[in-house]
Amino acid sequence: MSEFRSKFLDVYSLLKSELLHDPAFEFTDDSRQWVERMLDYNVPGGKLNRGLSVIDSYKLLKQGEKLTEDEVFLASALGWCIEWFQAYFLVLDDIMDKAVTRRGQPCWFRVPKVGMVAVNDGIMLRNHISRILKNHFKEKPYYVDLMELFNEVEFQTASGQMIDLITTLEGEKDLSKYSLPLHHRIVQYKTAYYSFYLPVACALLMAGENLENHNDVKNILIDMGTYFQVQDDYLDCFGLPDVIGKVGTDIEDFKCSWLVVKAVELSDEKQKTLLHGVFSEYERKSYKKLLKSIEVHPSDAVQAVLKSFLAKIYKRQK
Ligand code: GPP
Ligand code: MG
Ligand code: MG
Ligand code: MG
Repeated sequence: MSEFRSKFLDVYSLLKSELLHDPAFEFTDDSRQWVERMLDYNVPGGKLNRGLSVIDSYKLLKQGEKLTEDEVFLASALGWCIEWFQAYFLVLDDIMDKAVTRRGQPCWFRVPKVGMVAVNDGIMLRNHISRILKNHFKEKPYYVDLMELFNEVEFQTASGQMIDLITTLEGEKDLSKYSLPLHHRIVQYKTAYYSFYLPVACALLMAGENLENHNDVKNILIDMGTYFQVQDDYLDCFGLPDVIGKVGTDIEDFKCSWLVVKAVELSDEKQKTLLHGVFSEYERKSYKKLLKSIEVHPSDAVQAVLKSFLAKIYKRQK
């Protein structure tokens, strides 16, 4: 568990309070209460891996130097921007996927009186990120790079979500359209950029690095994110709802999920037991391949960042 967890949680309260007193909007009691309830319901309740990994990665990049209070705060604020990003995506994704539960509670749009207000709440969550960045990073030399990073990753994620959704329209009619390269494209865009590349890219920017010099790091993180989404697909069917906090809907939704892709590939032998064995094999091979590609990276600090990511997800149950 991250040594920064409790500090990280304190930063949430501070950021929330700033947003609830944003001078650009005249809050009424009702509107302030709505935003507060919406944030508490959707932002902090996950595993917080993405957010915490910004601070953990930044520390590893600093190679053991003790971080100042200010550095911990800024890295936490960036971590929360990613958690806000995730909340924004999930609120909208659950509507699109007709999902029922998320993080052990009903999806936000299923809460009484929320309904399609959740669409606007999603837009609010996205706007909060820009406001947090403006409040805390406007004077930093890497401010423009940060904004551009979030914009680029948002575009990649929305594009991945688009192929996920339009592929499903075709797949409903003909499952044989589903293939591994198609699946790979979907998950790379809809999950890997924002879940894996974004936290490390934030830490690199804070450390004064130019992202253009770190394409190798990006590629490894994208591969890791792909593996992570294959796990998500697997857990959608075989994970325990109490453990993963959601009830899978991929099969009902005809999603181009890794399981279906593999079942199609292996044609008639499509029993769960067989798929289970295929997944274990995939898990083992991915781990070995990722480790090998990390170990050729010239920087020990970067290797440490990437290995700590891999350790967090290998054989995860949720
Ligand atoms: C997760 O896929 C994908 C996202 C959260 C990206 C959503 C992007 C938008 C632009 C809304 P998933 O549906 O497999 O996730 P889960 O299983 O958690 O519902
Ligand atoms: Mg989805
Ligand atoms: Mg979903
Ligand atoms: Mg899923």
